[in-house]
Order: sequence, then structure tokens, then C-alpha cells
Amino acid sequence: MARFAYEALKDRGVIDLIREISPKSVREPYLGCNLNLPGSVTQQMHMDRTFTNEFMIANISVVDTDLINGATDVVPGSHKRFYKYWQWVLLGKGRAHKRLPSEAGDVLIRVSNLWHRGMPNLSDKPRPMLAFTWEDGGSAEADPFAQNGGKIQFRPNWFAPTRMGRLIERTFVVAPITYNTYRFATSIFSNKSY
Ligand SMILES: O=C(O)CCC(=O)C(=O)O
Ligand SMILES: [Fe+2]
Repeated sequence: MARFAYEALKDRGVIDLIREISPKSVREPYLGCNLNLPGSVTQQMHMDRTFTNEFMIANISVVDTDLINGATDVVPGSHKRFYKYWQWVLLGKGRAHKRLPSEAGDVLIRVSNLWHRGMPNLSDKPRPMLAFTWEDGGSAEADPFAQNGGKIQFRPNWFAPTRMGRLIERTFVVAPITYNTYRFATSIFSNKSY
């Protein structure tokens, strides 16, 4: 499935377009898939990396994705300058958010600096979304499918799947204000906005 999508992006010039937009995306992309599982909760608005370490992302919808099964929420234009999280909050930047419903096969090209958040999947099926990404110019592998010996690897997303990681995640899910406060405070000293 990922290979078919990758070949299609190449044939249709989408990979060239990404290199045109961001010439440092010289190598092959890392291949990933965001699985939004039933029962997921709203993520907090974030960038995927620090502002000055930005990279390109091509998301391909594998299934029709709507407000029920968790279409991503984005803030158009929010990649143009850097906001520390506390600035983001005080300026109310998140108010201009927009859900992005899509049909299977649609491609979203964005830079990691675009603020966005995963949304709850209210359906009873996982929502897959392919992610081709060019962190630091792309993969070290000449063949993107050679990543991890060609095997599928399940990776945790935000929180470690340890007792401590789960405790932190549960706390933030049950009382999001604790996470907001933590991010607000740490953003005064750090340039992380995720
Ligand atoms: O799955 C999504 O819709 C977005 C997830 C996301 O932004 C993330 O995990 O960083
Ligand atoms: Fe993200």
C-alpha cells in the first residue's frame, strides 16, 4: 500500500514538488502511518518539531476521513512565524483552526511547522493515514522500504508505553489543564512547541 502510494506520488510529480518547496528534502522520505485508534482523544495543538528544524510531510489518506473518524485539525498559515506555546495561547492563534476532511487517496503536503492536532476517532475502526516525512533531508536508506529491515514497526506516538509514560498520559487526558500549564510554563524557557 505504501509502495503504491509512494510510486504514485513520484509519477505524479508530487515528490518533485516537495523538493521544489523545500530543496533540503534531497533524500528518500521516512515512511510512516498515523493510526488514529477508536477512543482517541483530542491532541493539543502542536508543531511536529522545533521551528528551525522543520521538515516536509506528505500525508496520504488511506480511507475517507471525516469529522467522525478523526480528520486532522490544522491552523492555516500558522507555520509562517515562530510562536512559543505561551504566545500561541495568549494570542489565541488556535481559534483559526480548520478540520481537513479528505477522501481516500487525497494528499496533504505541509511543513512540520504548521500547527495542528489529531482529533478523536469516534468510529469503531482505526483511521490510518500514511506519512512520508523528510526529517533532516530524508532517510539514510537509498530504498525507503528498507527502513527497519523492511518490517513493519509499531511505535508509540507521544508518550512512552511504560508505567510512567502511561501515568503521565492518563493525567494529561483526564486533566488537560495540567498539560497546558506544563507546556505554557516550559515554553517560556524553551523553543519547543510540541
Ligand atoms: O493523526 C493525526 O491526525 C495527526 C497526528 C499528529 O499530529 C501527531 O501525532 O503528531
Ligand atoms: Fe503532529
